[in-house]
Amino acid sequence: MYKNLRITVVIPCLNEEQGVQKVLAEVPAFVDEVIVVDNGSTDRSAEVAHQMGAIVVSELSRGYGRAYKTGFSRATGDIIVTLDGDHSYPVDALSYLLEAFMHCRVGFLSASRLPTLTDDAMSLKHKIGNRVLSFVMSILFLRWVTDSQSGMWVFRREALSHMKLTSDGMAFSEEIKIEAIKNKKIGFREMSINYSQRIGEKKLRPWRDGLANILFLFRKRFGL
Ligand SMILES: Nc1nc2c(ncn2[C@@H]2O[C@H](COP(=O)(O)OP(=O)(O)O)[C@@H](O)[C@H]2O)c(=O)[nH]1
Ligand SMILES: [Mg+2]
Repeated sequence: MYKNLRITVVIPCLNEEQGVQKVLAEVPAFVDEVIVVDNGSTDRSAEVAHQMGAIVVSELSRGYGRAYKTGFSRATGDIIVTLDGDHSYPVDALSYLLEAFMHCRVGFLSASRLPTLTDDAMSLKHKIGNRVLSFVMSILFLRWVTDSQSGMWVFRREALSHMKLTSDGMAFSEEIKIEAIKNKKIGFREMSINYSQRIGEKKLRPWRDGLANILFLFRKRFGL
């Protein structure tokens, strides 16, 4: 519990046995429930997550968005916090983000990686890609967003009932922010966090996912 609110952490996980162990070891004691959504990892991710006390949910259909939707449907907390299983997002910033979330009085807070990014945390290609995607989303949805691809969010679970989440892939990250931005009942903010180099192999395919995410933005904006 954090200030009388039940906290659920949801982590999508595809072959992250080293990263997920480190992430779970650092989850603060006030977190009530940790859900790791395993997408058929072929390494020991599921076993490690289970041993570390997480609820392991197995989702057989692949996809980052698919994994999140399944994880959210199992969450029972008042507040959901998300992060990757690769130890790139700061687990130790959870209380800072929850304080900011309550202070801002919004329904959805996104942790932004780009304003304080160090050189070693992200390749130049990814930095450019993330900035282009964030810029296109800002123009299309008339709201300045510094990091449309961030995977660390804090939101009221109840906000999900006001969202229409269609993406099963990497575009889920931008879609959930768009849904929060569009819905005045939810309210959207960003806060800076320190992002670091991931542990293990990247699952993102930069060109393919980047292009798919751009096309998704146009389809979502113009209802195609
Ligand atoms: N469950 C699940 N997790 C995925 C899938 N693809 C990626 N992930 C996880 O989602 C997170 C984000 O992927 P990552 O490669 O770190 O992408 P990036 O952070 O955008 O560069 C990581 O924790 C991955 O293990 C998937 O198809 N299913
Ligand atoms: Mg990652």
